[in-house]
Formats: sequence, structure tokens, C-alpha cells
Amino acid sequence: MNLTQKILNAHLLSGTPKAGEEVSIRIDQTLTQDSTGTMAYLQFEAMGIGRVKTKKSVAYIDHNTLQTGFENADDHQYIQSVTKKHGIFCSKPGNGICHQVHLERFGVPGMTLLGSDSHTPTGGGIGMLAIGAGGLDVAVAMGGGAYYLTYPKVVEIRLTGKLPYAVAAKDIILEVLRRLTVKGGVGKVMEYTGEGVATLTVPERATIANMGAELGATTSVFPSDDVTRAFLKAQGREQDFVPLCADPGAAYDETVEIDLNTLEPLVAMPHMPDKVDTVAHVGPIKVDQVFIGSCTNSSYQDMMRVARILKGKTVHPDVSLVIGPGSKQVLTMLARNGALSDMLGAGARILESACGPCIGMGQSPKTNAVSVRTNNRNFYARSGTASAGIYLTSCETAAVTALAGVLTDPRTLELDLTVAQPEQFEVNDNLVIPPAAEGHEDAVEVVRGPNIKPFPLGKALEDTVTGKVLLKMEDNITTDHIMPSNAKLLPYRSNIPHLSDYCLTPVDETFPARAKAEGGGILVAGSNYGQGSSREHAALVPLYLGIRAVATKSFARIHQANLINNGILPMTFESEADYDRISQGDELELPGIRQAVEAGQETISLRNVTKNETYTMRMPLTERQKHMILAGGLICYTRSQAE
Ligand code: MIC
Ligand code: SF4
Repeated sequence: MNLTQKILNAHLLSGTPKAGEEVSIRIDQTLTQDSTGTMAYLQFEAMGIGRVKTKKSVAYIDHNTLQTGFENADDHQYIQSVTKKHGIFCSKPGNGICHQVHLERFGVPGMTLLGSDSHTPTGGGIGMLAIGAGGLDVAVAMGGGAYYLTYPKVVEIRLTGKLPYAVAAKDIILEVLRRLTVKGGVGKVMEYTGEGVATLTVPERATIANMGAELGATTSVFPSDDVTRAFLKAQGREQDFVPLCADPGAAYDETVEIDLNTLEPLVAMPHMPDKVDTVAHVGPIKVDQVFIGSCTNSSYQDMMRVARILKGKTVHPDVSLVIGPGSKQVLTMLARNGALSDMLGAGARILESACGPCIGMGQSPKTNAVSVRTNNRNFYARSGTASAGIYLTSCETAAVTALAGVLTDPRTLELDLTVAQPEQFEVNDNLVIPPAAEGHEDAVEVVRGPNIKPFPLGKALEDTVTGKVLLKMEDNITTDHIMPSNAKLLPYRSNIPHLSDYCLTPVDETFPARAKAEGGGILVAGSNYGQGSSREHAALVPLYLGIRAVATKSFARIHQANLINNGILPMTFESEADYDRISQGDELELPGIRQAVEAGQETISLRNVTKNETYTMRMPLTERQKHMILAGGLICYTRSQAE
């Protein structure tokens, strides 16, 4: 067996372990972050679960840390109190970005981790099978419920050789994205093998596994070897080490070979992470802002290389350099060893350890800016400045660019960039609040601020669904289009009515008003609809606006699950040519849809009343999904079962 199969099969609860089949697995650990967490815990409470049943569940507060009003602070208090009551550890603001901290302090090789954040696969860097999901799925897993997924195909990414000078782990994953695209990983797990793996540290592996999310992959995984052991030992957690790798000669569905010796510094250009070219080819474009940080690139070693490049130099006068070390551990170590002074001395603006600019939580660049960033997504408008172009690079490229003022190939440097892993990382978990002891939960009062509003619930599927095409969209629509996130909107993650005024506005500003005037309708889109974030809000807000069905060429994995969990019909065109026949404003009808779902029909008829045409749509649902769609979503289904 390959490593993916080994971990999956050891956790299998139901189903046949065969690519394409629905299986369910046991979840050992969960994580949430605050921008999906408030909603996940509201749903968790609505399910009436007491104490979590996982081996470890951690709630991180790392996204909504810019407290420009009471909303975020209220949500933090809600999360801290609700987690205390239900057996969950709470990592307070300032402790760091969920994925970085989880890797440092909690991840265990061979375990399964389900997180309400699409970059949960970062844990693959330490040999976990770590999957991103919607908040509702994570809430179910916290209650001890199984997690359902399509058994993946496994792609071997065989690394040979060694990275050349100033070429980084980030360049490996950018190369994978260049070759496979943002759709290339759908239904697959990326498993890294080959002698090149041993040359990469755990944080470097984590960078690669992190950005596997941008391939649309279910997750990515690295073996757990001597490098993993040394990392865990330096974190004071050697007892968590388990050696893991694929069996010799294990079979894979596909193999991609990458010779590390041949790689060079790469850059993903606006507005897609797979628009990759070499830094040398893109050339010295003028840069206005550089951001170094995020869950992709903010480890101790990343930051030390940056400090070394900046030491004794000054940031270019036209560049604003912003650095956000990934965790309190990293920031403390930089402060102790003087690297922080090197950054400050060069003129860097230091941020607290949080997501920050990556999700538009501050530091939005100026109009038409070119911003070079080390994070993982450069989707349109995500930085908070719609006219800005975001270029994704390694830390080395970003740091040297900040000094030069133009995009610069770091191979021009003449510095020793090797940074050894410390013998011992600085360990101080005093910002992780443990839950109340068993039996003492009742004493904890859950505190809810006025910004927390009830979330919408779906309704039972009607016999026939009708609706107007409210919006026709192209390929690769992201969840940042569907439910934009920035410093102004993130504080409202527990206030769906407020968010509804911004739904799909990056595509069409008039959409929310039109949806409200029509009382709902149907959405049409191209392929890979809903790629990106795990935010369930991209389903909950359309649900609130009365969207009953979404017809696309294909869906991204997490978003499709979120739609079904909330009772919205996800259909795909059997013939993609039918997509071209539909126009915005057409009246559509799904006659006898309830009966078709009850009968388990894989294909259904979609009538275009306006054009007097009928299209065949595919909507294969498993038994479990069928019940959810019929009842109006998972919560409605669970409630109907309890009655
Ligand atoms: C992101 O990187 O897009 C986020 C913000 O971390 C999201 C979660 C969210 O929307 O709250 C993700 O990746 O799932
Ligand atoms: Fe935070 Fe950005 Fe990572 Fe999402 S991708 S978890 S916003 S740092």
C-alpha cells in the first residue's frame, strides 16, 4: 500500500477503499479557526453534543484579529467560552496561525486531522492525513461522527536531487501547480516520495502540503522519517513520533517526477495560483508592497533566511515590507536571537502572528499596486484592493525583491542561506487555554455577543423546483467571489443577514439586490466552481438568499459538500455544450425533482422554460447525501431523525 491508503484504511469506518467510492473515516483530531469557527460552534451547539469525542480538538483564533469594533472580540470570547465547555483547547489571538501552531505543537504522524480551513493539509508535512472541510462536517467529527469522503486516487510526486541555491520548497509546489493547474488535484491525494524528500525539513514539507490545497487536492502527505523525528524532538514531542512510509513498490494512480536540481525561482501571477512563470522570465517589474508570512511561509527557518537577507540593508523607498511571523514560538525566537532587530533595522513592518494580509485583514495595498507575497492565494480582490495584482513567491524572492524594489531572482544573492533546525524550539504553550475538566462543564457560561445572529436552515425539497438564472458565471469561480472576505466583512462571519449584501459582488455588484427582489433562484457556472476556502458561508449565504440549486460544469470538493450539507442542489451538465445554451435571466424548472432524488436517479432533467429546451444534469448522490438533500441539509436531517 501507499502511505495514503495505509492511513485511510487504518481509519476506515465504512465503504470500499477504492478510488471514487464514498467511504467514511474516524477523525482523531480537529481544528477550527475563528472565521469559520464561530459558525461551526453554533452548529455544534445546535446538534446538542456535550463534550468532544476526538483525541484532540483545538480552536485557533488567528484570522479575525484586527479588532476595529466589538464584533471580533465578542466572537473570540464566544469561542473561548464554548470551547472550554465542550472539551476543546483554545489557542488565543497572538499564539499564531492555526496550521503553523498545529504543526509545531499538536500534529501527530499517522493521525487523521479534520479542519474547518482549506489549508488543514499543512499537517501532511508531518505525516498526518489532514483534510479541510466545512464547519458542519468538523462539528460532526468533534461529536465523534464519521467524516465522509470520496476515496481518492493517489498521485505520487517523486522528488529526486536537491534544491539549488536560493530555490525554495515554495518553488516545488509552484512547479506542481504549473504542471497540474488549480483543478489538477480534484479527487486526489498528492503523496511525496523519492530521495529528494529527505533533503526537505518539516516546515518545507508543510509549505508544499499547504499549497496542495490550491491544486484542489483532497490533501497532500509526506512520509514520517528521521527529519520528522528530529523536528518533533526539537519541539519536545519525540514521543509523538511514528515512522511511516509507503510499502516498497507501492502502486500509484499517477506519478509526477520532479528533479529538484532543475528548478528555479518561480512566481504565480495575478489572479490564479497556477499562472506560474519563472521569476527570471517575468523580469524586474516594479513592486509596491511585499508581504512575508501566512500559513504557507512563516516558519522559523523561513523567517531566519529573510532576516539574513535583510540584515544591514534598507527596504527600497517605494516598497512597504510587511512581515508576519507564523507563531508566538517563531516570533519569540526571532526576538531572542536578534533576527527581529535585523528585520526592523531594514525597515520591515512587523505584524502579530496571524493571517493578516493573506485574507485582507489589513495591509490592503494601494490602487493598482503590485504586491509580492509568500502566501498561497492571489485570487481577485482577496487582498482588499480589487485593482491590485498579487504575485506569489518564496520568502527568498520576496525578501530580495523588497530590497531591490523590483521583482528579483534571489540567485543573485551571495549569502549563505542555510538555516539549521534549532536543537530545541522555544516551547511555551501559555496561550493555549485547556478545556474545563470533565464534570465541571456546567460551571462554564457560554458568552454570546450581539453580532451573533441565527444561521439559516434549508427546507425540505419540493416536488418541483423552479427559479430564474440569477447569475451565469465562468470557470474557476472561487469562494472569495461567492462570499468575499476582508477586514470589513470578516467580523460578520456569525451574521449571515449582513454578509448577504455582499454575496457574489466581485462578479456582479447587483446580485444581492436582484436575488432578494426575486426571492431566490438558481446559479449557473463553469468548471471548478467554489474552489478555495472551506468557508461554509459560501453555501449559507446563498441559502439565505433563496438559492435552491447550482448548475455547473464541475465543483470543487469542499464547496460541493457544503452545498449538500445545507440542502442546495449541486448539479453538473452531462453535456458541457448545454452550459452555453443557458442565459442569465432564463426561467428554469426541475420537474419531479423530489421523486427523482428519492428514486436515487443519477441524472435529472433541467427544463429551460424560457428557451423551451431540456438539459440532462448529473447529480449522483450517496444514500447519506440523498437524505440531506431531501430534508434540507444535515441539521434538518439530524433533527428529523431525532423526532
Ligand atoms: C482562506 O485562506 O481563504 C481562509 C480564510 O483561511 C479560508 C477559511 C475562511 O474562509 O474562513 C480557508 O482557507 O478555508
Ligand atoms: Fe490564514 Fe491565509 Fe493560511 Fe487562510 S491561507 S489560514 S487566511 S494564512
